Amino acid sequence: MFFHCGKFKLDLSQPKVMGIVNVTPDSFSDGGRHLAFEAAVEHARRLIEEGADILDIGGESTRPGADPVSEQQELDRVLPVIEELAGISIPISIDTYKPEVMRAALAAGADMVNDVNALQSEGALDVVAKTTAGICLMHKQGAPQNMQQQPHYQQVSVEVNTFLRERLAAATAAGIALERLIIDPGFGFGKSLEHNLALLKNLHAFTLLGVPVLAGLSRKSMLGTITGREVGDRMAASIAAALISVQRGASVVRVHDVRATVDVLKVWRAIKE
Ligand code: 7PJ
Repeated sequence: MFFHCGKFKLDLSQPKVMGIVNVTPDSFSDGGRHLAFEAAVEHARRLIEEGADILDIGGESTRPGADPVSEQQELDRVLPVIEELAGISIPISIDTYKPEVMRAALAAGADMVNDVNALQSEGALDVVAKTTAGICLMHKQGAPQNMQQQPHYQQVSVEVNTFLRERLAAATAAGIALERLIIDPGFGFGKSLEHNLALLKNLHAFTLLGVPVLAGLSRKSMLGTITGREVGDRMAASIAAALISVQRGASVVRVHDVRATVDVLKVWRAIKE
């Protein structure tokens, strides 16, 4: 199966590693914007060296409890990084749910849109339909500000599956070819530990929707709950989760620890039938 992603056609007969690049100046003291730019570009180049197949660049944290940032702030963060990296040998994904950020990022050289809102924002379908960008449609329940307060499902896998099927239908109806689409159950986005585990166990069911599956579990709080480890100490748990995802049919894993994930997948491939 090939994933059409802007200038690229990714061969998903081998699982791919998407490396996370955050451009969020919050963690830097005064004058943070330039520092965040430098740090993000340096980090991106390191992830490419480590074997990343895609870079996912985001300027707004969608972690539980995170505050939204304005469109202008997000543009100011991500555009210089995309412009600087444009022309690298792997696809650049823009992690955003804002149509104007999608449009500007794709014009600046991004090849893919990773949308935690599954193109439900007003105008988002139109913006991407006019392009050749690859698109990740992710499921979430609620908004990042409150989604972990009381997630509720009758049958989480069935409901997430139905949602993603509907969003795939909306995307294809807007003129987006199936080859450009990938789906993601959205681990941690309005899900309890039990919901997340049920989704991971049943990940294979999502591949039956006919498009590749992306899984993002890296450093997430469910891994903290299982292991008792703080966010900076979840690499082993994250790699285990990435390997399980791939074994259950994921074609792309979204990770912080690219080098270690690449090694683990090499070992898995060595014994794959
Ligand atoms: C995901 C994401 C994910 C996709 C984030 C974090 C939270 N995009 N963006 N899937 N998670 N497609 O990395 O902890 O799971 S932000």
